[in-house]
Parts: sequence; C-alpha cells; structure tokens
Amino acid sequence: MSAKILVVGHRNPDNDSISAAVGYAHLKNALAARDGEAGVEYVPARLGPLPVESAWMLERNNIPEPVLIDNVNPVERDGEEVKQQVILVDHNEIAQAAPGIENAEVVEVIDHHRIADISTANPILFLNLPIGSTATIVTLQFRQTGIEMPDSIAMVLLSAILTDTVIMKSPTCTPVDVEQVNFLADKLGLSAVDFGMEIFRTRGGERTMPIAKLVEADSKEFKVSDDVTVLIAQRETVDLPTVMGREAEIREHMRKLVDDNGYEFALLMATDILAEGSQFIVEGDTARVNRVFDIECCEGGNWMPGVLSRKKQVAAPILAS
Ligand SMILES: [Mn+2]
Repeated sequence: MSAKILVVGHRNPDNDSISAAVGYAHLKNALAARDGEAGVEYVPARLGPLPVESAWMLERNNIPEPVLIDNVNPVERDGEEVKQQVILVDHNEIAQAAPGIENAEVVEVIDHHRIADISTANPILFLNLPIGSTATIVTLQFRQTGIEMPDSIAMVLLSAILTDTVIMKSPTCTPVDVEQVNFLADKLGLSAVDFGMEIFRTRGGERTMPIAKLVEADSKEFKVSDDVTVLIAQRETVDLPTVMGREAEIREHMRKLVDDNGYEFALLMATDILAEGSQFIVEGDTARVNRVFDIECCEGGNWMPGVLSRKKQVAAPILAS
C-alpha cells in the first residue's frame, strides 16, 4: 500500500493555503514520478471550508477540492500504526496546524511566516522566504525543478499570489512576487490586475449582500469624549462603483445606526484598494468630519485619495479633535 503524505495549509484556510497545497502536491507527485520514487502519493488537504474564491478557482480548472481533514493522528499502514507524514504549507506554528501535529512526522515546510514552534526529529527541507505568498514559493520551485506546470495549476497559484498580496498592493508584496505574477500571467495570456479584480469580486457579492453586512461587517465604535461616540466602518473593495450604486440604501442604514445608538455620526470608508483611496459616506452630524478633514460632506460621498487606514488616518485625527 502506498504511503499518503498530506500537504496541508493552516487552520481556517485562506486561498494561499488551499492553492499552495494543491500546487505543491502536484509538484511533489510529478517529481516522484520523474525520479522513480514509487509507493508514495502526495495528497492536498485542508483544515476548514474553502474560501469562495478558492472554490471558484478549483471548479473553473477542474481540480478536485483538497480533502477535508480534522487531524493528523497516526494511521494504520500494512497492519501497523505509523505516524502520519505531512508537508506544511503557509504555516509553521503548532497553534495554526492540524490537531495531532505533535504526533505526526513533518517532512517539509514551505512557508512565508515568522519561524515559530514546529520541531522535527530529523533534518528536513524547510523553505521559508519573507515574501508575499506561499504560492510564489511554489511557483519558484516549479521553475527551479523544471517540472512542467499545467495551466490549471498556474491559474490557481496566480490567484493565490494575487489574494495574499491584495493584487500586489500590500506592503508584504516583494519584487519576487511581482516577477512570478508576471511569469504566470504571461503563461496564461491574461492581465494579472484584471484577473485579480475578478477574484476579489467573487469574494465580494457587493451587488446583492444585505446592506447591514456591507456597512457593519467591519465597523468600530470610537469614544471621542464622555458624551460623544462615533461609528467608523470600512468596506475594502475592488468594485467601488457597485458599492456606491447602493449609496441611498447605505445612507438609510447609517441614519438608522446613528438614531438607534446615539452616535454623533457614522462614517463609512468605502476603500478602493486599487485606486488607493476611500470614499467617505457620512450620516448624522457631519461638522466634526468636515472640520477634521477640511471637507464638506456631500451626497455622492467625498473621495479621499491615499486614505486606506482607519486606525491611523481616520480614527486618530477624529479622536484628537
Ligand atoms: Mn499566505
């Protein structure tokens, strides 16, 4: 019976954990075939539900979902209990790993996070680079080993680099990530930025999502003084026109939040991660926002170029006002 080696990302998996597992298992199986390593199979696995964009990517490319597991406890092979062999991708921290990891045999780690607390009895391949995504490292490994990368795998890996680096806008994105994005996009004959936006749109559902979710999913109250509380919400989007198309509903909901909770004002930052700025939509008493940002809050919203951080660029000046 062949040994199954699980290739698994972290708990509560994101697109990088799923895609890196799929891509790296493919690479390892191809290497095993090329090098005549018999009796071993690399199986992509996951520790939780598929993110929407991963489900869409896998389906579009006819790739089976990684197998859902809830532990890496010892397994039976040829009548004996043996340690489950695992390759960790996108994590190297026990708290983020499968239950039972202490009793498993970690045979490789491919990651881009801080070095944490996984330990092994034997020397292993531990490949950790301070770059934007694990999928970037998997892409580099394909290129280094000369293993042919099917277009389906290329698309899955590209999707993961783009989600992990927020379409290359994240401060974690490096020139190495950009190079691999260009390599994969060229191979597939598509525009990386357009493709990235398509992926983020599958995540959004902003056209149809309940208005309360759109406004409140990422909202925080701030106490400006003993008797003044404000609400600052943020919606990060790649489709600002769709969000703004619902402005009337958004404002109505925000007025209700102001009335129900006694806020001085409610401010929604509709943050366009590509254009790198935020549209401010404010309801309630707008005087403080007008004064702090030197604007005149209006219908249609106010475009605030370069404003991406609620904490540093919005809450801080309001709290200091
Ligand atoms: Mn990652």
